[in-house]
Amino acid sequence: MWTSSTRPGPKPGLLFTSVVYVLFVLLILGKLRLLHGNLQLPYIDMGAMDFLIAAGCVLALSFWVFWLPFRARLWALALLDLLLTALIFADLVYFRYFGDFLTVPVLLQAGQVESLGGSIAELLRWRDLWLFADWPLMLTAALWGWSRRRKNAQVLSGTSTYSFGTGTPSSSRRSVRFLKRFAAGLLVLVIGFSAAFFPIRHASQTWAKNLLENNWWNMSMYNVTGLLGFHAIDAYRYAQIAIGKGQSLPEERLAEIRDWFEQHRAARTGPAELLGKYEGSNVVMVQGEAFMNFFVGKEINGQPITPNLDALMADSLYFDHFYHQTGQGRTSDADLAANFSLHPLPSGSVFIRYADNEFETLPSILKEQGYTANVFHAYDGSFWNRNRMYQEMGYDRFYTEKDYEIDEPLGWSLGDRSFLNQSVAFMENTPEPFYSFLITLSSHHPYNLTLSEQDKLPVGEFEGTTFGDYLQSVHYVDSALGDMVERLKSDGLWDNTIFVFYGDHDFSLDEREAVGKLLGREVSEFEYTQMMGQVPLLMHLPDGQLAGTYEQPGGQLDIMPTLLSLLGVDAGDYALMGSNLLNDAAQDRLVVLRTGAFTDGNIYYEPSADGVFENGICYDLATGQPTDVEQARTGYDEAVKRLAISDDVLAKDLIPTLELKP
Ligand code: GP9
Ligand code: MN
Repeated sequence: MWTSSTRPGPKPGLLFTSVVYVLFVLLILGKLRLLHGNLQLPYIDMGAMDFLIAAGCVLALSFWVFWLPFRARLWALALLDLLLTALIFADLVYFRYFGDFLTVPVLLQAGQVESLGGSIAELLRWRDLWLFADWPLMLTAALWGWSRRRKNAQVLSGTSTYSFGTGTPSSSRRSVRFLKRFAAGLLVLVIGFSAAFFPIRHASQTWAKNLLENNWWNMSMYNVTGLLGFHAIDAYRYAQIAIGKGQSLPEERLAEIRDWFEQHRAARTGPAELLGKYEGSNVVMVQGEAFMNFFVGKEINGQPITPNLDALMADSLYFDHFYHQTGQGRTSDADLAANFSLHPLPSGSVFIRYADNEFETLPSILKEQGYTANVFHAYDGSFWNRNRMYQEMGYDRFYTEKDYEIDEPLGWSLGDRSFLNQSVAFMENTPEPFYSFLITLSSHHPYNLTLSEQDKLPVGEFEGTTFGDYLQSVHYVDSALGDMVERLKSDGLWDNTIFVFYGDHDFSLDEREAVGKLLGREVSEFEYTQMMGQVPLLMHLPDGQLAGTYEQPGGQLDIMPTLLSLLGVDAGDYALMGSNLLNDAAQDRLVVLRTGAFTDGNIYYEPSADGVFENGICYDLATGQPTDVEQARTGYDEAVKRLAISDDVLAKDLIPTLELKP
């Protein structure tokens, strides 16, 4: 007969586990909500769908605990709670500093985390303790479960006063119990996976198209996937790229790539008489947001739109058939083109996808020459993964919005006038020679800046339209650039500085009619395509030499070889895809765009959407009319070759392998 002192307690089974499990899921959801509240991300809410996805992720991560024996089950839950809490906490602290989440590459190359260094203590808040408030509870549950089970085990094995009579439970009862546990775990996995996967897939097919490839900011990924989904996708992406890199190229392909770089050595080096002509000069390079070429040197209602650039042109090199070569990585692609001389990817941004490659960049090469290299952008440092990328690129310092006094709020951030002015102030205290790369922001879409009366441009019929706003914004940027040049002159830096300005990409507007009105003539569709493709490039040399308008085509990839050679570093020795812009006009002027479009200065080839060469259009640049497509055949083959080489260099991390130095 049973007595209360000898009877084993009710066997703690599935029901008990389920209760603790639900508690565990709720606790993790609560912590994710707590983290979200701390991030204070404008426009990003944590709604019902986000909770569903988060719960799905927790389930998919922890379903296997049901397959464990009871004692291990509670311990596993406690351990999972511990690990997930640690992850959430680490993300929270990292976010407070970098405005970003931890990723696999960041964790593997701890430099960025290390740079938190002494400031970690300042990133902690007392309220963060809430994240750990459940640990005693989970630990108690695990300990209690352990002791319960031990008691039962003792009873069952006869070390207690109770004897089971017929012995241990029959093996069939054990298998039924195991099957139940197995089914429960499987069910949790299916529910969890469905709750997370289907909403994310739906988003990536609708409002967050190509989520995996086009991700420009980890926060935008987080907005769709939540924190756990973000980490899962980040790990998947890392593995995918690592596997791709691990599969080495056949020797013949590698030889083909090396040959291409060897054959183009002279095109990169440029004219011998200019090699090293400006050795030791500073370089100040400004990349202008959405700054196109069609309005440069033009007037509206009798007023010049870009009076400062117009004035600067008098003693600068102005390239007026200069193409941006960007893809989906927009601003980051222009940065890549100018500072790495590589083509962007067919999808996504190199800054996000290949940040842990080994590169030779304009800042890293100049640093080897004794330069100080700094980069300036008054915005969130995590955008386009810049915090990480700029460290990899070898910059000494990245000045982000945190380094600026926001004394002229405008558009997305600090107005360019103050941004450029404060940046020059930083440069005045930088050891020479220096390379400074600056990225402006005021002329970013949607262009509707609240400008002071003196900064306004009377845009007449375009008043109140987006096109009018755009003209206003670039006029303001021009004026900010003018002030910057004045300051560089008055502080004595100008005469020892190569000053470069170029636009990053087009303005993402379809405004053919308005552009026609501005120019006072009809603009053909082809001409408009050209305008959308072209940005200005201005280069002022310290002695004002070589000034003039250069009509031969060029592109952003050509900036780096040109600058390196002027500074006395033979660009031929590096795996750069661009050419020297100062080559004589007949030599290798092929400018290849990511779409597969290209120009050699005589023709412009526009590929067709189906990718069939013959279906593309070849324009004669002299007439602007379509001509025999066969004229584009050789250029097309070379364009395709170049894009494939650049893609391989990135996907297989080839820069350290190529070794072009004699
Ligand atoms: C923000 C800026 C965004 O840092 O780079 O520009 P975008 O890439 O959208 O043109
Ligand atoms: Mn941009």
